[in-house]
Amino acid sequence: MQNKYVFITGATSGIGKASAEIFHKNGYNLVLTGRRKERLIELKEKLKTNNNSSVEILEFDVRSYDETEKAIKLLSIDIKKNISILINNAGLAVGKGPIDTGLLDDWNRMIDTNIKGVLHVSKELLPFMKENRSGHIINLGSIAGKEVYPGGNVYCATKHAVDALSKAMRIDLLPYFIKVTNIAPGAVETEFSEVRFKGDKDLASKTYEGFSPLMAEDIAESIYFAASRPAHVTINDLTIMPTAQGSSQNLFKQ
Ligand code: NDP
Ligand code: 8X3
Repeated sequence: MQNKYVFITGATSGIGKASAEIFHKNGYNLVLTGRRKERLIELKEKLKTNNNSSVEILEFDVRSYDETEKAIKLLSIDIKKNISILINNAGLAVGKGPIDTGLLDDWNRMIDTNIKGVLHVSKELLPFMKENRSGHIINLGSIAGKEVYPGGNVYCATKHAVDALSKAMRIDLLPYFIKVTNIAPGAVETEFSEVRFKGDKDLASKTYEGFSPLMAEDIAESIYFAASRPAHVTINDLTIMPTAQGSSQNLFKQ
């Protein structure tokens, strides 16, 4: 993809990492971001051996606007001008329980990462897309942004916010020909549940027992599909579920 760059937040794991791999395979240059620098370096090394596309890495926390701004300033103007796709993927759930037992710190982590993170990164990159009068923002929503389920409260609220922001961005950015796609997956087996259950690997693996969950690559392929439509076509929204999952609460386990 010559000089085109894809900027991916949360590329150190799961859906973000799988997206980095598929875009790289298809010749795109990448800007990969996340907090775990050693994983970014490892992924860059792995991808470097495959083809000649460029891979830049930026270590920052999307919760902090200052960190986001400083990190993106490190990119050359030439790269920033050539970012044609932004994948706002960094996100997490922390805890799962009734609202009255929720912890303030968990709520802040989810709200600051899932909502403010999308805003912080988009704010920094939008001026370049506007100038180009083209671009594509792909936000990772969730089935939790379409429905709510017991114990999902604040996580569901943040993903409903992402859903709303995707719709709002699409309208506001119409004059600049910038596409906005909301991706809403059901259960995907990544590090998501390990993070949600605060490192409890047993509880995390139970989430995916008895059915075939989506894999990160399934979502990365859908993201790539949305990103590779012709200029006049926008995929607004994709809800992607494991075949065994009818809704957030309806899982057919065997
Ligand atoms: P993972 O836990 O495997 O990956 C999450 C990524 O987000 C990591 O790369 C992590 O990087 C990054 N991240 C988290 N917090 C921050 C932060 N404060 N600053 C920068 N990066 C951060 O989960 P998934 O791949 O499953 O999740 C990706 C997205 O998909 C999320 O938005 C999630 O809500 C959404 N989603 C996931 C589903 C699932 O079932 N797995 C279903 C529906 C949506 P690092 O820790 O290095 O910073
Ligand atoms: C992750 C999917 O159903 O655990 O967004 O909320 S779910």
